[in-house]
Amino acid sequence: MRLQAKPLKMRKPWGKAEMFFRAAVDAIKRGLQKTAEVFGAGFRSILHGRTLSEELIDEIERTLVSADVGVRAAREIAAELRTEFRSGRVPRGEDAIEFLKARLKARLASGSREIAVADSKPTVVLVVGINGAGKTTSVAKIAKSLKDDGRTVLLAAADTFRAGAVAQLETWSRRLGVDLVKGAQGADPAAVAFDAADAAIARGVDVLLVDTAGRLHTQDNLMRQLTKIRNVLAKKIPGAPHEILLVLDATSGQNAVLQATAFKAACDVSGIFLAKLDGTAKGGIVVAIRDALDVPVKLVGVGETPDDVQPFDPDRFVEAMFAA
Ligand SMILES: Nc1nc2c(ncn2[C@@H]2O[C@H](COP(=O)(O)OP(=O)(O)OP(=O)(O)O)[C@@H](O)[C@H]2O)c(=O)[nH]1
Ligand SMILES: [Mg+2]
Repeated sequence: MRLQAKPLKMRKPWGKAEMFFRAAVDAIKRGLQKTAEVFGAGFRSILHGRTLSEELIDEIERTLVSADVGVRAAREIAAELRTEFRSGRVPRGEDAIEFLKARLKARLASGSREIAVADSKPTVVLVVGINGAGKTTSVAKIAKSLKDDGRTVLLAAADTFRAGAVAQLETWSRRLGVDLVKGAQGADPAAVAFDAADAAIARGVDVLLVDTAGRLHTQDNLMRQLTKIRNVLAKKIPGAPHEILLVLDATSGQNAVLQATAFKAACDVSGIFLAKLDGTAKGGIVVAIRDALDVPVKLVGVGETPDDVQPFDPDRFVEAMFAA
């Protein structure tokens, strides 16, 4: 249940200047290099200067599947294209590229991508996901963006499970100059969340970011622990957590879709932070996730530094997928 959540209106939304914004666009292009090889370069090589045909549409469908778009979405998009082709509205290969871009943008556009914010502070963001997905790094990225935007942030190191997890977040807290609440290794993470919520209220911070231990979506007891953390936060702060962000590793392919479905069932995920979109990620996974469940991708990670984060923008994203 999400209560009292309304869109967060950033004074300077996730970027300070033209320069930063341009750098972000470049980052996403670099990040989607692999995807662009399949999408942009791939589609151009099969479609450029060609007349569209039924065979080419079959090939487009296969290419969409190989870019992780998902079998269902690929089939639907191909069927729509076939209809347009048969009616004579999409005769050339180039037209098919424009059609694909438009369809992908439309599929990704639905749902609010704003980060929810509480009516009164603090806003609480709970960050969840499987081991190594990129949770802690993503917490650092969000913390930096918020701090750069003039907001006060408190970190909660609620991963008391993995050795070194607290130290990792502590390093970020020092580097970024934001406060941290922690418990001892092996402590109850819900107790850390409890203390952190108290501290966030007492210190009057704008946003409390709660990092959690990695867990497999198949580990029932650990999934229940998440529910406990969520309930503790909800008890202390009305409407908390206002945002439950699931961090997914974009390089994990269709497995990310399974994780998203399971986490959504267990803890009411309100948004996805898609990490590791750089490297060998196949960007089509965004379409498959959108297809499988009604949870928007809100933020994307495109590198390992705290600046490598940006809001997910379907138009820019699809253009980057097709970039040369
Ligand atoms: N290239 C790239 N690497 C990333 C990104 N986000 C995180 N990483 C890297 O992924 C690795 C795991 O990141 P963590 O933030 O520790 O992941 P985690 O989910 O907190 O891991 P656990 O706490 O062990 O479950 C680290 O080496 C990060 O630098 C990203 O957007 N791009
Ligand atoms: Mg971690």
